[in-house]
This record gives sequence, C-alpha cells and structure tokens, in this order.
Amino acid sequence: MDKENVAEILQEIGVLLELKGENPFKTRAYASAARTIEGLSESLEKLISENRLGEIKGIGDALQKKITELVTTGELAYYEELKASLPAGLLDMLKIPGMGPKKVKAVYDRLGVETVDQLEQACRSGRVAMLDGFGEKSQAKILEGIQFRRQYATRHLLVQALAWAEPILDELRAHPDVLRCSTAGSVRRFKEVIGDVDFLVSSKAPAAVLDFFTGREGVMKVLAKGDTKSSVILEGGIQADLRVVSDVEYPYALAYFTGSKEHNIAMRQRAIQRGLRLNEYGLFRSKEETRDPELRVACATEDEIFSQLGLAYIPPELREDHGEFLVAETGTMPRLVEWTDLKGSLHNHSNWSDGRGTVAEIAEFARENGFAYWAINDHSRASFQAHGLDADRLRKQVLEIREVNRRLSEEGCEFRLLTGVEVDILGDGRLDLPDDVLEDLDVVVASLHQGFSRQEPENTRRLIRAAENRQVHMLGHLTGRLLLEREPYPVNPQAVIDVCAETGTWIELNAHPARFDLDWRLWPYAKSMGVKCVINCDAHRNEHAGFLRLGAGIARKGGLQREDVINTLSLRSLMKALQGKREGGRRS
Ligand code: DGT
Ligand code: CA
Ligand code: CA
Ligand code: ZN
Repeated sequence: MDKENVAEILQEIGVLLELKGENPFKTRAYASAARTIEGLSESLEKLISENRLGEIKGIGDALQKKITELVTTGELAYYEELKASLPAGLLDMLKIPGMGPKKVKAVYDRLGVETVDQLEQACRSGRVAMLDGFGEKSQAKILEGIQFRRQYATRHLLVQALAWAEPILDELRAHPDVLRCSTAGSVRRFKEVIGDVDFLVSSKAPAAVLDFFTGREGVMKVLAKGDTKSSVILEGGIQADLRVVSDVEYPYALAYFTGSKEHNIAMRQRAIQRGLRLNEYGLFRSKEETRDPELRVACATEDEIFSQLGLAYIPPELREDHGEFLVAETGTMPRLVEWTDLKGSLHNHSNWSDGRGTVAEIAEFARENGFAYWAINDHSRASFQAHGLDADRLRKQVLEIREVNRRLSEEGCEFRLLTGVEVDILGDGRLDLPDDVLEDLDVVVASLHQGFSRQEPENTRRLIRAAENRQVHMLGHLTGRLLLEREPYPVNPQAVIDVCAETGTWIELNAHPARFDLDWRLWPYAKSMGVKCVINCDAHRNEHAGFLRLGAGIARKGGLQREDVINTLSLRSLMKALQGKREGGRRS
C-alpha cells in the first residue's frame, strides 16, 4: 500500500471518529498524520523496515502501529471495525454541499437518517429545518446540494467540463503566484466524457494558490484542502482537483496527472527498462522508487521526458496506450489535424427543417467567420418530426441557395454555400429521396434516424447499402449514440468501414458534443483502410460552429492528420472530391 492510500485511510478514520463524536484532538491527529505522510520523501516500506516511523513528527505509538499494519498487510482491523460501526451512507452524506461531520451526526442521532435518500425525505417533510442549528435556509441548501450531488455523481460531457475548466485556467494563469499551469487528466486528453476536472500549477506559494482556488466564486463545496492539493465541487456539480508543485517538478507532475493511467504504466515500464524510475516527482537515475532530487534527470518540459525515454513528444490526446508508443518510438510523430485546418462543415441544418437560421443568415455567419464553404443539409421527408423536406421543397431550397451564391459571387466573395441533404436511410437501406434528386445536390449525407433494429446485421446492412449508393458522399453519425443518454444502436462498424473503403464513401465525425460519432477508437482502423473523415458540426444554429474545435480534438485522439480529413480541402479540391464518388462508384 502506498503513501497516498495510507494517507486517505487515515484521513477517513479522522472523519469517522468525528461522526462518532470523538474528541477533536484525536480526530485532528489523524488528519494531520495523513498530511505528513503524503509529504514524506521516503517510502513507508523503507521507514518501517528501518524502524524509523517514530522519527516522524506527530506520529505517536498508536499511529505507528496502525500505519505498519496497513503498509505490511494492506488492511487495518481498527479501520474496518470503525467503518462497520456506522452506516455506510453517512460518508455519502458528507459529500453533499452544506453537510459537514457535525450536521451528518445531528441528522443521524436525532432523526435516524442514514442515507442520502432518507436525508432528502427528511428535508422535504421539513424535519431537518426543525433541528437545532439547521433552519429553513440550511434545509433548502441541503436539498439543493443533493440535486448537485446527483449530477456530479454521474459523468459529464467534455463540452461542459471545458466550459467550467477554461475560465478557471485563465484565472490561474493570471494569478501572481502561479508560475506554470495547465489542465491535466481526461480534460487535457480530450476524452469525450469526463469524471472530474484536474488542474496542475507550479508555484512558490502553494497556500496562496490553494486559497484562491477554494475561495473563488462558483465553488459549492470544498471536499478536501491540504498543503499541496485540493478538491472542490463547482456550481453545476462537477468535481475539480488542483495540485500545486514546485516548478522543477512541474513537467513530471504534468505528465503523471495527465495520464491516462494505462499510458503512465507503459511510460514507467520504459523508464525501468532504461535503469530509470519515473513518477510524479521526476525521472530518476535509480533502480528503486525514489524522489531524491540528487538523482533527478533534469527535464524542463514534458517534451524532454519523452525524449529521455527515446520517444517523440506524444500529444495529450493520444495518451491512452492505444498504440501511440509504436509511432513515437520511430522518433517522429505525424502532425495531427488542427481545428484551424478546417475550411467548413458539410452537414448543417437551416430553418427549412429543424435548424434555426435562414439560408442567408447561415451564409453570412460562415463567411464572416472565415470559412471557405458551408453545406446546407436539411432532413428528408421520413424525418417528419424534424420537418424533413420532400423533393419539391428541396428543389425550392436549392434555388434559394443558388441565389445566395450568385449574390456572393457578384460581391467578389469566394465563400460558397453548398447544396445538400441529410437523407434518411429507410428500413431496407434504400434512401428517402430518388437518385435523380440527390444527383443535383453538392453534398449528400446519409444517416439512420429511425427504425433501428436490435439486430446488428440489419442495421449494418442498411448502412452498407447506403454507402454503396454512388450519390452518397458520407455516412452521418454512424452509430447514433448520444453520450450519457442513449447507447449506440448495434452495428458492426468494421464491416461498414470496409464497404466505405471499397466504395470511396467518407465517414462523418459528428462534432456534436453528445455524439462524437464515429468514436475516436475506430478512426485508426478507418484510416488504415484509407477511409476519409469529414468533421461536421451538424449545426442547427450558428453557435454550433464552435463544435468543430471539439470535433478536431476527437479526430486528433483518433490519430487523424490533415490529409485524412476531407473538409481541410480548398473549395476547388473539395468539389473535385465530391464529384469523385459519383464517377467512381464501386472500386473493384
Ligand atoms: P476521469 O477523471 O475519470 O475523467 O479520468 P482522469 O484520467 O482524469 O482520472 P483522474 O482524475 O482520476 O486522475 C488524473 C490522472 O492522474 C490520471 O489520468 C492518471 C493519474 N493517476 C491518478 N491515479 C493514478 C494511479 O493510481 N496510478 C497511475 N499510474 N496514475 C494515476
Ligand atoms: Ca479527472
Ligand atoms: Ca481527479
Ligand atoms: Zn442526423
């Protein structure tokens, strides 16, 4: 058992004792021992084997025994008994904003409340407000806290996590005591779904930075605060962790706390193979765990750590142990696509179906934002709930788009709207519009919107049949998933990718933050088969253009480069590529 685990358990013992109403000196002794242990520079194993635990300030006989038991056996009978003596739900209640140990103890002793659900009921029936030291106000606050806790107990979309993280990062950057700072963890790796948000700071005044972090507006509850780290719950219910390290340690800590865990394990292995040790404190010339500064291999940046381990710099998005080492070992990483490479989006909706803007407004917005082209792809008739278009209305829309383009070209402007549709793939895999209608459009996206089967082969067959149609340029949001909301329908993506490769059909990376569909894990396979990606924001209103940045991040996670992504092409090359599918048909 390592220091962090031991410290965590000691910390928890302190809290449990407080819940039992033990005297404050005793409870505080555990909390401060936990902090001391976290800050040790030597390993606990070593201290125990050399009988030197007692030399540590604040660790008396009783604590020494407990720590020894934990480190040597991985368990502690005292802790287990203590836990068993209290309802497990009490610890959950502590995580609710507004509930500290004293309050938890009060509702437990006086109302017999043992779980969060019971607490909610007690609040709703007004019993909590009547307790001494509570009142209406704190009862309302607890109820609100329970709602928040429900939210943060689940996971969060990347877009939401970024919306919380980016302003905090800006504030940290501007703080006078902050030397370097970054997000870390899954946010930095651009995972589609986020557990908690992590920040790393280097500073000479950690206390000042931690005070700022826990005291800033928007913090609902401080879950933990030590000398070098803190965890808080932000308004909206997400947890945020901050670590503060010295500037020397910053690069190593950044690499460590960015993860992923799996990536870190592989990095540590590589270090060991070279007679080195890698941990959050440094890369050390040592055969055993250490944080001795004398042994540290100096690295000013993450880049130098990779280089010491014989690797090219691995961008955070790729640090999932999904094959990044094989590439980095060659000494060069390919340049991944960047969102500024994108010249437009080829799947967007207007107010002709379920989008908000008029065709003219969309053109104006896309042009002003520096895009070279923007396709209008409203739904087809079968998506009647989205006011899908039939052939007649589609023809009328095309005339309107051409009129907008005519005006643009008169003004000498090079931006173009593209005509298009997001055509429904019907039950048997035929499309919702005849080929001769599709033929007249610039960009055809085909998507499954309804009638998904629970049988994988049926869904797969429908997608394959659509890909085989020469008029279809790309398949939209291939698996239909809505993150944290709806599972993908069963489909065999490899089989669909294979047919797309054969027919020259592209696959969309739908950049809507709840979709990110096709999943990043499948892009390396698609790329290896030569299937091109189109990063589309599926805009239903102008603000959705911002999704392209997220989509590009997910494409990077999938290892995609500029040349793998169709909408990095200039307008002229794109028009050629769009024609290609129609002329090529099935490559045999
Ligand atoms: P999340 O928060 O569930 O979305 O995912 P992460 O990756 O942000 O995980 P988190 O916040 O628990 O920890 C941040 C990073 O710290 C993680 O990616 C790798 C590193 N880390 C945390 N715990 C461990 C550990 O026990 N072993 C190793 N090797 N790395 C760890
Ligand atoms: Ca995290
Ligand atoms: Ca974390
Ligand atoms: Zn759609």
